Amino acid sequence: ENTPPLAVPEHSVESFTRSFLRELNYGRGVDLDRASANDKYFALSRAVRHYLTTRWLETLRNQHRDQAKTVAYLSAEFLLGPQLENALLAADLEDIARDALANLGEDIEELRAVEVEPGLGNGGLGRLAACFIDSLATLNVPSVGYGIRYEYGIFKQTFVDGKQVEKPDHWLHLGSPWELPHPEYSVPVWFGGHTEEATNSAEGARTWVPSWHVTAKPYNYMVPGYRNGRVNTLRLWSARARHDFDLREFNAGEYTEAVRARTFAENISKVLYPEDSTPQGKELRLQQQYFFVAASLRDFLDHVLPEDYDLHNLPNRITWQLNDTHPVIAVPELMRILVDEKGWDWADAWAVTQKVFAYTCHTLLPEALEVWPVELLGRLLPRHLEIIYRINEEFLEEVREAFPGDELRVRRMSIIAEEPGRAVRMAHLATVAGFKVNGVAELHSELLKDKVLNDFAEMWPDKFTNVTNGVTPRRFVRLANPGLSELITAGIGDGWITDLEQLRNLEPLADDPEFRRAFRDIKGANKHRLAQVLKDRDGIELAGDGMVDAMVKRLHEYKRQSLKLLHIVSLYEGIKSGRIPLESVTPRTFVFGAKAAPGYVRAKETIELINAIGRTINADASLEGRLKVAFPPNYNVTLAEMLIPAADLSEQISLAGKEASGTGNMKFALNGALTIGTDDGANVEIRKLVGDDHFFLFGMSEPEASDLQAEGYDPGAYYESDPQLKAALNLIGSGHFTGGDRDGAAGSIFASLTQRDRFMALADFRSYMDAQERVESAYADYESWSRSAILNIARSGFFSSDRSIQDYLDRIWGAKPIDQNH
Ligand code: DL6
Repeated sequence: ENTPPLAVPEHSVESFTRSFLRELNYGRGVDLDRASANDKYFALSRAVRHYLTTRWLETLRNQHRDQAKTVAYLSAEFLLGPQLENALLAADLEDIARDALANLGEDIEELRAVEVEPGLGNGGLGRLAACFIDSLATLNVPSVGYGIRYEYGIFKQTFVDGKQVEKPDHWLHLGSPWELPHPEYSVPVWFGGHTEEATNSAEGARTWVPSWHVTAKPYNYMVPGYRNGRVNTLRLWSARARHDFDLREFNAGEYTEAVRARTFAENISKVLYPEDSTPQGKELRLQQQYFFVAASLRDFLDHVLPEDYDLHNLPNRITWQLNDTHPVIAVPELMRILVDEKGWDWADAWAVTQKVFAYTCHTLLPEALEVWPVELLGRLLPRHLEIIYRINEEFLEEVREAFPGDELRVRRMSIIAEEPGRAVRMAHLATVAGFKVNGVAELHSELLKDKVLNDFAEMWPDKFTNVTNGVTPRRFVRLANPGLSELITAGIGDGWITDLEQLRNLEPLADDPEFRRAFRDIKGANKHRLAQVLKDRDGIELAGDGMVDAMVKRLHEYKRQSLKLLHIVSLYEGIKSGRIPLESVTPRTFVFGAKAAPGYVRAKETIELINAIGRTINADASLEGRLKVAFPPNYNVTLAEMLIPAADLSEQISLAGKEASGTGNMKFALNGALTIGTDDGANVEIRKLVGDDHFFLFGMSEPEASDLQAEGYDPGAYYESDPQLKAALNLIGSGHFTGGDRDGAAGSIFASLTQRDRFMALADFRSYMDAQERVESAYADYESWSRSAILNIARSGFFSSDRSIQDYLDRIWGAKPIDQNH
């Protein structure tokens, strides 16, 4: 307490220049003349870090002093995106750093390009976690993010002959200036072994005798709030072998064996599972999950709480927010600590445990709900399995009491599934243990209650709530779209950056022709910026000054990239057959961005088909460049920040009832793209807010889709009855785009759509085509289109992650923001 941290360095070009040069000389051991781009990027990042570090230390001191209620966001993924730009923004150093470097003859943009973004997430779920920690810091909420420091993030996607080929993403190969290792706070994490009679006398206790362990080493990352003096912490764990080598084996000449054991342990944090919405029932994945939650619980209990803390007060001190089921093994872990280690009776421990966890569900696909085979869980974590059994036993008693005689219900609700093999249903465990369960958009939360977790909602209606997702306006408007940000600020002031509902004040400006012209100029400049980047990066050409129509998201059948292809092919077929006059077609670039899980064959075939169709269309001179398909590989946060601000049209075309929320849909609307979409996920809320006149709705509603499925859906009937649909599908099936090959991707997708079509693309085709016609005629009046675009921006303030976090505070956490400067 007697040694306050150093003062924040002065906000001036001179002071920043000194910091930069000092870091270059002392931190990197080079002078400016000999420095590599990486040296300069490091020195720049470290110089920026200086400005935030004092705030960080203050935040930590206050946290320690106040012992305020804390939110711990437990997430297997944090898809952070580039760090430097965000730190420059938060520290209010953008101009100072640019000028300081320019004075030294350096271009800050070139140095920014050196950064490799930490791709520690798959898609929406991981990016949401990153937006949430940004908002937690900006809203002054005492909080910490806990996750895994994967050595390899989401794979780097390349295309070879149009096929996806994955390359490892060794994002750390040049080091990262943003992380601070703290080996002294390492904790052991144990696995395997067996259980024995307890050494303490607590009711329900056993002793776990594990057989192996790894060391979890924490790396801290700063999470700066937006210019509010708070810098929170993200703590990511890295797995290390306990000793460098097992010396006994090493001495006996068993060098390879000793190294193998080390590699085995370190594999735990080696690589992010490149899955999205399909679970991976792999042992290593369960190891990862237990590894990070065990370390995080230990860290909080041993290092954040004071030594003599009475854990009965834990619910006043923390909420562990479980980001999907990935961290749910934390529940039996806390029970184990309280009962076996602290010697509490089971009932006391359960009473506290039930008050500290809350669970967010992010899916509606039954196949995406994680289950762990009992055999695997019991082998890896035998004590945890026993604890889960007992939780289940008591829970099922409760169910029997509430619904006497309803054994079918008991079977449905059990945490343990009996078929096809005995397995632990992690979503059930989370729902039983969590004091709140939330979905991520209104429709999703309703469907959770009515369908996926219906039995639980009937038993505990008050447990269920909704928090609609949001995105951080700092990254996805202010940083990604500087032109638009300036225009907004010139119109309504800069309060929107932390209070996004203020965008409402833009509404009258939508009727101001000057403002609309300025908006269009910015959109045009953003398109040029995108065109330049795609040309330099991938040699891709866009369609002149035409519409940018974007579908960027993970490749999954339920998201229906195939429906988008049917639209493109139908348009192409119409032009080629003379049905559609070329001059009547709006010049348009269809931009795709999508990674497919490496083992998801249909998704990879769809990528191949997009590329094949793109090749054919892009090379067809008779189209006079009016239609283009652009599929830049390796869509990531960096590319998203470039692409979203340039888009006119946002494709959100999942089958209703399948996309939990979506967050890309929000980013596009906030950047003035109009949505063509189904009534699914957060699209429903976007449409309600922006108004039907400024949104292109199509397709079946969720109840219509479920009814059709229940009646027995026959895609063949749609194929036979709609000549344009048939022509488009036949063109694909004929091998027209695949060099005559009808057997590979084209044949497979043709067959799957015409025979099964699990996500009913054919049923929604006609309605989608009609909506696309409405898009064409609306775009023809670009003046009125830009009015709609501005209204989309003005009415989308609700989709700030600041609002989501406020909803979590009000509906779930009960934590209070604490002003850093109090
Ligand atoms: O909540 C974030 C994001 C939603 O916006 C998407 O709609 C949803 O698909 C995604 N869910 C997953 C599911 N993974 N699991 N389980 O990534 O979450």
